[in-house]
Amino acid sequence: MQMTGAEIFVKALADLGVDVVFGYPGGATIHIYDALFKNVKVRHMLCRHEQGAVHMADGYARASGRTGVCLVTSGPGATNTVTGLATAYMDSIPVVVFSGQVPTLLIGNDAFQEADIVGISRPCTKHNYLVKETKDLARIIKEAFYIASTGRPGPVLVDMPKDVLSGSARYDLPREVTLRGYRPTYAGHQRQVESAVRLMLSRERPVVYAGGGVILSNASGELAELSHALSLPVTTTLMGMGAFPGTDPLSLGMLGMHGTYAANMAISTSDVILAVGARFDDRVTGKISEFAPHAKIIHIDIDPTSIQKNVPVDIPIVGDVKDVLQKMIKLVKGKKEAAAYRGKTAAWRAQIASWAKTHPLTYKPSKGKIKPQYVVEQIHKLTGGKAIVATEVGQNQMWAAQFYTYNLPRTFLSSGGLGTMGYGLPAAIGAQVAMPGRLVVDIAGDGSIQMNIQELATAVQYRIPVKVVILNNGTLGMVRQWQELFFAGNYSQTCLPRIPDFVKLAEAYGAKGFRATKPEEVPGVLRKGFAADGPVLIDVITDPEEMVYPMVPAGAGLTEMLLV
Ligand SMILES: Cc1ncc(C[n+]2csc(CCOP(=O)(O)OP(=O)(O)O)c2C)c(N)n1
Repeated sequence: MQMTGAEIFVKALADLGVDVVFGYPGGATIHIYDALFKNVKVRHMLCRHEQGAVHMADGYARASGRTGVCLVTSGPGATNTVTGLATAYMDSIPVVVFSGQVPTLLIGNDAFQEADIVGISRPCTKHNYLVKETKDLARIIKEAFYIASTGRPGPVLVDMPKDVLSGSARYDLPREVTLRGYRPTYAGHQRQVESAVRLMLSRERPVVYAGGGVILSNASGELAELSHALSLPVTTTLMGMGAFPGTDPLSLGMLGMHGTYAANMAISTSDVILAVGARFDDRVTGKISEFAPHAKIIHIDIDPTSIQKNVPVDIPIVGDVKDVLQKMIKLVKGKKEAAAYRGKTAAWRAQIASWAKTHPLTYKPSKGKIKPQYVVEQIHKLTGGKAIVATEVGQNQMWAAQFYTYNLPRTFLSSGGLGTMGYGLPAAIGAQVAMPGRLVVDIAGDGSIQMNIQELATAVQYRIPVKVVILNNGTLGMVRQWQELFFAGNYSQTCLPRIPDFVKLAEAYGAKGFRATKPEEVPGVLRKGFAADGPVLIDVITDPEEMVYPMVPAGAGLTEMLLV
């Protein structure tokens, strides 16, 4: 049967099981919008900004494990997605962005609303396509979803000229995808896995360093099983929050720049590190030459290019984290050696426990002023640790990582790699769309929330009941913190007066607004806000002087932490 490109697009999405598309229309995609009007299977959510639309698709993907989808028009619509693409790319999130393009004949003519989005997005997508003929559209869509979600996941962009969408062809969605030159390795090499286990069992001070890859490969169960089988202490990256239960006695919390004292000391003293789905980001390693000076390193990653990229590795294992961990579990489970090993490493665990005891995550409560850490603790208490938490970027993000305990994967959504202010609210909306029954909270800064606050309108329109808690310190707190510590307190351009009135702004959008100005008001206001229907914004006036500790200064080694 002949169909228009626009109809092919909608049918292909429906056939691939896409239930929701976050988007914003325009002339180049108007045929698609007409086709969507007549289709009941694919729901379209109208956002207020294309950046918001990509972050929603990204939040949807992180919370659910399914690929997020976004549709935008050509030119400015497409360029507005770049930050969202780069955000998803850095964190390996499966997202497919479809953009409209000017008609094929006008490409290269500086036509109205023409931008070379394929060229612009190349460095921040896993792959991208310009569709040249209507007959290729269905195949390319299938490939785009395949590439986004397999191997190391990532964003894919598909640029669709207007004449391709208005032209017609036979609908032909291929069953299988075969792509020359793209064959991710899933199975870890058995002999490498055996050497890794042998190496681990020969040492006495092991640490598991777990990253977002554990969550992406749905391997949290395996990670817990292996770590319990050998009593391995586990630290996670920001992206790995929830990959290992934060309440587990073997959990050291986060490592790196704002990591726990115990995690950073353990890494620095360890004699073997099992890095699982983590990429040795500079926020984790600190000064590379001082990173884990005594340790042999085993690195499991599905992406071979991320191995040996930042640090030398003793045993590389390319493969899916889940597969490799399963193989390791098989090798150690029930073995006498494993029991002996637990005895051999007992002193090490006692050492770690004493670090955790002498230097826990903490803050100094102050009378009268609301401490942001206290707010996060109260959110944790009130939600029983069961919420999906999205964050913005800055101090709010670090406190959300430090003072809320995550026990399950896909419950902490944060822009780790790119550090995108304005990520949290749209990501929270996307997560709530994917997980309608869950409580979704965006822990925000007053600076970041103002970057995509227009998406409150989207939340109100579709009755998405996200709860935003603004840790309102009246400053760009994280930058101010660096100015305080390293620039003699010259607070250049980091003071944001506490405007707008967020409660009124929430109300203007049709959401509910609440405010707390004193510590004793915090629990009640949070309870009221979380219990209220629909989207809610809770403005908490916090102490602007508060800083995130521990802190490893940029360029310093992990043991050179500044403490509270
Ligand atoms: C889009 C973007 N612009 C600038 C920055 C640099 N930056 C990192 S943290 C930060 C301050 C964030 O302030 P706020 O949202 O109020 O959060 P706080 O640190 O006070 O919790 C800035 C400006 C960024 N990460 N992203």
